[in-house]
Amino acid sequence: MKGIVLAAGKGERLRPLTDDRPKVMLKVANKAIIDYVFENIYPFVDEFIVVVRYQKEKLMEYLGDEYGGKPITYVEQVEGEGTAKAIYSAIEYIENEEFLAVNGDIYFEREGIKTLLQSFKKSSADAALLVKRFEDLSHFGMVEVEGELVKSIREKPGAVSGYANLGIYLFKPEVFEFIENTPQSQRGEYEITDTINLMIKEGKKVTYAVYEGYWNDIGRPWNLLELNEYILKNHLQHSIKGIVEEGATILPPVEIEEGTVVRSGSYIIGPVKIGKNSKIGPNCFIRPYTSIGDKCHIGNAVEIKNSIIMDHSNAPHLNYVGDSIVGENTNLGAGTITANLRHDNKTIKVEIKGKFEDSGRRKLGAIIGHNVKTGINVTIYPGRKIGSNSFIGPGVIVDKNIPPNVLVVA
Ligand code: TTP
Repeated sequence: MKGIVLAAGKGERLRPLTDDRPKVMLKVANKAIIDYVFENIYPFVDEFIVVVRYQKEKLMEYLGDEYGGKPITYVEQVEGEGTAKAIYSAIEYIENEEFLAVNGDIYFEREGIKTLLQSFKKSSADAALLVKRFEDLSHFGMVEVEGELVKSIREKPGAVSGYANLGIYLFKPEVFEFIENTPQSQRGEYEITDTINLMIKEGKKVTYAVYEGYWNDIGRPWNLLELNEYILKNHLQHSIKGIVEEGATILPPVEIEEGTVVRSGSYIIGPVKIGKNSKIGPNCFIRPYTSIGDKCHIGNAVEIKNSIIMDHSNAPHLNYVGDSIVGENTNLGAGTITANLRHDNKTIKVEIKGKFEDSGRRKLGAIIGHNVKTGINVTIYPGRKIGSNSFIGPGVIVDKNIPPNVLVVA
């Protein structure tokens, strides 16, 4: 069976982290989101078809032409927006067999695909999708069911409970005819959920399988922190491959990869993951649910908690980084501090595509892009974003979002 992985989206809600790369390449717990997708569909497919468009060269270079000995074929989504158009792009690679189609920006576990295939096999349905029960479907598509069959999928029905559509589908090649007849949605996209509704209207049978495991749709920056926490809490093995100097304290589970040195006086409380060739300490404090990538430098008198620090980034002197995401190749000047809590204790709102969205989190720090430099004593307010390639001069108080490629001085 072939597995189509949809990875052509622009990831606008994840700016500035997607300023220069597809969102599926963002690393959570030091591994790209798409690698988790590949890992979990691997046993069920014999070929991966990846639908690309935005920043496609970067993704193709990153993934290469095979994964675990199984070939990867790339197709470009040339025409139109939306998941239906993305799936349609792969038409010439699908022959008579059924195939799996999976959003490339979600996290799920293998069990989900197994249950989906089992439900499909024992049914006589024409398509199948995976669902999970949520108490609040405000952000999801709601799958209405009757017995073994799906009745309809309704986009974002509000704060009601029910089954959410997880973005994991099994189709037969006949789906392409229905995609051809799918109208554009109100937001100007061709949505696979509309295609499924059309199939049902025309008498096709669509079944579903209920998934009980963890799932996350990486749409907004704080979803990365949620997923990071989940992976570190549930999938981290204590393993020290680097060098830990005498006088450093490591409370398991902590994973430290080859070439990393943890200097004396550092205090690390797991779950924490640190990549290869990083320099940690002396005298820093790394608290639970922190992922630090390869070739990073976390220096003296630095405290980091519940954060993602991507490869080649530094917090070298006197920094506090809490509930934050720091992109690749970014340097925080001495004394750069992220604030992660409002004094009125309200949940933190973040501007996403021009509108303020409530993250639902009482604690959320900064979202800093790639190749950013901050000067000494920069203060960043909760939930603020700094665009990639920007330079924030000494003493600046970042109380508004900063676009990419700018110089900001106090
Ligand atoms: P979305 O998260 O709906 O879209 P996006 O990735 O462009 O992000 P944003 O809305 O923040 O700009 O996409 C869901 C999945 O479908 C994701 O894996 C990307 C993929 N996709 C495509 O492959 N082609 C498309 O045209 C769209 C809209 C999405």
